[in-house]
Formats: sequence, structure tokens, C-alpha cells
Amino acid sequence: MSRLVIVSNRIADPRKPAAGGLAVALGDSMKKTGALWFGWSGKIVEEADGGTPGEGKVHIEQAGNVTLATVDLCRKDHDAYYLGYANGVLWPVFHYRLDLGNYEPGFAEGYRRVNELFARKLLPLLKPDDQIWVHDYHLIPLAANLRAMGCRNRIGFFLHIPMPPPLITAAIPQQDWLLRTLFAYDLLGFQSDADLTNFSHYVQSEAHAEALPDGRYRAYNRTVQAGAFPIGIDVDEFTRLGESKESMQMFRRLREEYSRRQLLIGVDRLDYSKGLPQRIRAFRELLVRYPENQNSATLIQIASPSREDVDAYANIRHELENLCGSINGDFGGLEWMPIRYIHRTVARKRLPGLYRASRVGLVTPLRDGMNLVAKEFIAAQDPEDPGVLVLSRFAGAAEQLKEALLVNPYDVERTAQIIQQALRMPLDERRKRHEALLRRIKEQDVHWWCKTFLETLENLEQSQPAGDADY
Ligand code: ADQ
Repeated sequence: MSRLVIVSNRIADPRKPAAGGLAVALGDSMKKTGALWFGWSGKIVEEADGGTPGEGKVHIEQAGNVTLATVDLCRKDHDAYYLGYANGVLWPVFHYRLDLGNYEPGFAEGYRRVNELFARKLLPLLKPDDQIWVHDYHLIPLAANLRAMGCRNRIGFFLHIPMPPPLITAAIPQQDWLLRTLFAYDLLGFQSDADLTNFSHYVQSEAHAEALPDGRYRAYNRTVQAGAFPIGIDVDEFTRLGESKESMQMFRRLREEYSRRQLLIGVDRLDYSKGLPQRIRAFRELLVRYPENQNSATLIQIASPSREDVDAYANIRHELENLCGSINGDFGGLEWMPIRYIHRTVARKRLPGLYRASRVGLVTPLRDGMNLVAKEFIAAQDPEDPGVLVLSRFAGAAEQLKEALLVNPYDVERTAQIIQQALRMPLDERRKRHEALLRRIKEQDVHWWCKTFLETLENLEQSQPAGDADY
């Protein structure tokens, strides 16, 4: 069995319980074959100490049979690659927000430099039959860099964020170059069928790619396989977490404190893609249209700090604070505050208790690749008395989670009506919907995701020679 090499912007030590996300997802596969995980160390070295730009140190550490290899970035590269092109251009555009892009000319160059640096530092660590799995928008051109250096390994790529329609993607500065580099991969994975369709239209219209049978595309003298692999959560692990002391305490405390009220919960990174102001406005609308919820419904909105050195994030934070403040001022009293807004990360161990104590889970992004909070909310519920998931139709998760109450988050009035429906839903209907949702997230959990992607990569025909490629 070949060794697995994971490359992502940040890595997590799989031995640490808080690793979460990708570390948990990949844990099984990494432990089975031994693995190398390569990424940025999180350290920024100033140019004077770090030598020429882009030449940070590589650190190697062993975590069981997983080797963790990380590289430092110098300030200039970090700012152009991470804050600039990845989070100032690609993130907004891939979330359909051309208006929030910061298209400074130097950013693309920094992005190219760091991808080239990653490839150069990774190459000597590779063995001939390693399978390489690259993650997310930070590292799109990595395979092209590796191929240019002679790498013949099988390389797969998974995009965790949405793939927008061609005319939106086409607005990315240097998009033609970025598009070409996708063809250096053997396998491209997307979160949803909608993303896959957008990719298909994009490569056919912009690269004149030929669509071959079975999801393959040919352009620039190479063929790439593409597919939808919706990411899941580790349902069993999350259920176990729900039985932890911290989670039970959280559940009991909230149930006691809100014994006469209904709780609604939102848990998000504070990001403009998550639709937080629209959600808060819908909650205000709920209180106005259905005044029986005043003194009775409380929204707990947890928004963890995120990318605070990117301007658009500071703006959304202020907007949210103002909105919550004005609703609490207008509707709240000594006995009851409509919104508890918490600008902090909640310990993962407490999350299941928080979800389980809530009658309604609000997951209403304007765009989201998948959204794992939706799946965590379902996994945490008591099947005998489950809460109701209100889910944006623009989250990738909506393709799978049809039994949730789907909303258009831009339509604040209708969203308020649907939240009311969720709050009033009879037990029988709640159980039926939850049962179907739970089945779905168990069938396609994170282990299924990982296994399906890696088996598809493994079963592809031998990687094509790089020499004649034209990207
Ligand atoms: P994110 O945009 O980070 O991920 P999401 O899928 O919701 O979004 O995952 C967030 C994770 O962080 C969840 O496990 C959640 O519990 C946790 N989290 C969020 N806010 C928190 C808070 N305030 N306190 C504690 N924990 C919090 C990107 C894409 C998504 C895609 C994932 C995985 O944007 O669309 O689903 O990758 O592919």
C-alpha cells in the first residue's frame, strides 16, 4: 500500500485531541499506511532573519507513524499569499463575493512564490509511490509546480469551498494560469454536484476542455478526473464527545437556565460568507411577526474570531455587534435578552451539549462549501426529542440534507416564517426528519469521504507523464 502524503496550508498534530477537522478525518488513513503531512508552520520569520524571501526553515517532527513537516514563511510571502491572494481574492470570489475582493497586483506573485516554495521543500521528502492529496484554495498550483520539478506521483486535490459559475471564476486575476494548473492533478474533488457542474462548465468554456466519459476532462495535453465527494463528520466521535462530562454539564446548565424558553443556536466562524447579519435580521423579524416569541425565544450566536487582519472581517464584526445590540436594546428587558452574542471559540467538548440543548439550529450561510456545523447539530440531538435544523439552500450540505427546513437566507421575512415553523414543529415530525438526516450523515461520514476519495485516486490509471503537459 502506498504512503499517503497530505498537503494543506495548516497542519494539525493528530495526537492532540483538539486537532479536529481534517486531522480526525484523515487519522485512520494516515495511521494505516504511515503518512507525511506537509504545510505552513504558522510561523512568520522576518526577512532579515529568514534570508531571501520565501526561504523559511523546514521543521520535521514525528507523531506516531505520521511525519509532520512544516515550513516557515517570511512576512512578505505570508501577507501576499495568505492574507492577499488566498483570503483577499480567492476566498471572496469562490464565495461569489466579487465586491469584497482585494485585487492588488502583487498578491498573485506571492501566491505563486509560496506554492513554488512548498513544492521545492516537499519534493525531496517524497517517495516514488506516494499518493499525494492536496487540500484547498491556498494550494491550487502546487501539483503544477511539483510536475515541473519532475514529480510523477499520483496527485489529488480537494476544494473545501464552493466552485462558482464560470463568469464569476473568470474575474480572478490570473485565472487562466490558475485554471491550467488544475490539469496537473489526476483527481479533482468538489463538495457538491453543483460545484462539479460549475467546474465542468468552466473548463469547457474557458479552457475548451473536452468532456470525456466518466467525469474526465482533457485540456492542455492532460486528462483529469473530477467528482463530487461531500465531506462528512465523524458521527461516532461526535456522539462520544456528547457523552463527555463537559458536554453533559453544558447541556444541563442550559436546560436549567432556559427551562421556560426555547433556545436557538448559531455556531460559526465570524465570516461574511456565513450570513450572520441576515440571520440576526430574520430573528428580529421573528420577534416582530410572532410576538409570542418575545420573552420566550433566545438566540445564542457564537462567532469565533477569524482572519481579523483582513479588512472585510473587521467590517462584518462591527455590523454584527451593532445589530445584536440594537435588537437587545429594542426588545430585551430585565428578565430576558433576545440574543446572546459571543465572539469566541467554544471548546469542542462543549459543542454537543450546546447543540442538544437547542430546539433550533440556524445554519444559514450565503454560500458554503459544505458546512459541518449542520451535520454536528444533527449528530448531537436526542433522537427521542430532537431539535430542528434550519439550513440555507446555498450550503453544500443542502444537497444531502433535504429533510432540514431549507431557507433562502437573503429572504429575511420568509426565513422568519420558517424559523417559526421550526419552533412549532410537532414531536412526530421532528423525529421523522431527524431520523432521515441522521441516517444520511452516518452513511456519508468523514471516513466514507476519505476512503472514497483515496480509492478513486488509487484506482485511476497510472499518472500521465508530465513532460508533454502544456500548463
Ligand atoms: P469552515 O468555513 O471553517 O470550513 P465549517 O464547515 O462550518 O466551516 O466548519 C467549522 C468547524 O469549526 C466545525 O467543526 C465547527 O464546530 C467549528 N467551529 C466553528 N465556529 C466555532 C466556534 N465559534 N466555536 C467552536 N467551534 C467552532 C471550510 C468550508 C466549509 C467546509 C469545511 C470542511 O468553508 O464549507 O464544510 O471547510 O470541508
